[in-house]
Amino acid sequence: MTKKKFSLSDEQIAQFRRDGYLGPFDLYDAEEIREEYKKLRAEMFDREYAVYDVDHASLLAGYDRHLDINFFSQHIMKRQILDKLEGILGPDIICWRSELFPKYPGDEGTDWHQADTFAHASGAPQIEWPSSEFGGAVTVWTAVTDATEENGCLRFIPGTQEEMVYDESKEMKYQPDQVNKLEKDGMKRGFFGYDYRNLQKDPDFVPDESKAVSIEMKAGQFVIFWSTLMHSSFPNSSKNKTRLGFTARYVPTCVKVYPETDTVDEYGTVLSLDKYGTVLVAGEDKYSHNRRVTKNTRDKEFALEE
Ligand SMILES: O=C(O)CCC(=O)C(=O)O
Repeated sequence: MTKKKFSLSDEQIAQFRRDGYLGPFDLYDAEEIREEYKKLRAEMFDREYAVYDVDHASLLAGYDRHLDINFFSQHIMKRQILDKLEGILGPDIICWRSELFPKYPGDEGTDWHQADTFAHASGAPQIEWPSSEFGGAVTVWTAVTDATEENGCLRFIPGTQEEMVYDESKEMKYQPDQVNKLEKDGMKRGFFGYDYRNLQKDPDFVPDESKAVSIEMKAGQFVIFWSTLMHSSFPNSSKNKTRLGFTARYVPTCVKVYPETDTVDEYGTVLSLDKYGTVLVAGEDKYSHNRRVTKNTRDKEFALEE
């Protein structure tokens, strides 16, 4: 494949295959993202153009805001990201999901988990690769604020992306009142109202935290990782430092997204996919498996950005 301005080097691709992640990389400068964050705080609450009809307090309110908030619509099209993804996923790529992950002071950490089909909360696979081989999505997690060990940065266990220790087809009950109070190893952790340990293939499995790395990031940086990499985040133990992450999830065009369903049923809420579409971010779509949108709900085209 021809190298582009922001392509990964062969060494970086080899490193990604070995460790399951790469970065952080710089994207926005400090002043730019600080100003943007001020605007985003208001835009996140404004659901007039959002594609899902949920209250802003719902856990699903952070889903797919690249389909209505112009900044995120541009963000998922950044060459600094896409040139790198081509080295991993090939030339034809869609963005199928984004999620906002705010962590406010006092919030629990996100528990250790891996996502392959993303059936974990919905019970049904949300993405399906053409063969039953190992799948997952490439996740680009961007720090909208600084993310530190104190306010909840990500943690990875390198090299764990090729073997799923969780069975996402197992049942996991939505019990926000119980599981948000879990204390593990002296740390407040949970999985947005679920106990991810219910999905373990081996009930006695314990992630080897001695191998975990902390991904501290400056606002405006991004990190790339396989969704199948064992990942978690620290609780926000700061007094007043909100941590905000924006995740965009990418797969090649051969992957089926939300196969045979018109709804997403997660976290105690059912969303209609009526206004949903994948976004072709690079190359072409020879498969036409998936609903697709070319503009966001404010009529802004998804166009390549530098
Ligand atoms: O930001 C977090 O705490 C969790 C992020 C995550 O699990 C993801 O981006 O897949």
